[in-house]
Amino acid sequence: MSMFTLLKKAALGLALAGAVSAAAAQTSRDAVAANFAEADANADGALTIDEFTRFIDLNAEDRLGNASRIQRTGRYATAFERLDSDKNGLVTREDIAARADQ
Ligand SMILES: [Ca+2]
Ligand SMILES: [Ca+2]
Repeated sequence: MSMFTLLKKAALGLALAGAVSAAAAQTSRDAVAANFAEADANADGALTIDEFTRFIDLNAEDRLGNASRIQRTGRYATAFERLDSDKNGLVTREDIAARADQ
């Protein structure tokens, strides 16, 4: 195998790695959105603390973000309050999006 072929393979590998991590980020966002929809029992687009607990458990199953740590430490209420940026007692997609942009 020539050096040129090796370099080409290395460059392709790097390009693929970049594409894969971008795809993984998209997949994570899709998974979070799917878990939100599943946890939102009354489908009003907002999570109560009970729905939020389910949301975290689903995210932990999918190893998303720090959900596993929240689940392990049982700090659902703390995470809920942090995410509920407008403090209306509900975590909405907007609350989560605002947090994700920080
Ligand atoms: Ca709801
Ligand atoms: Ca809120």
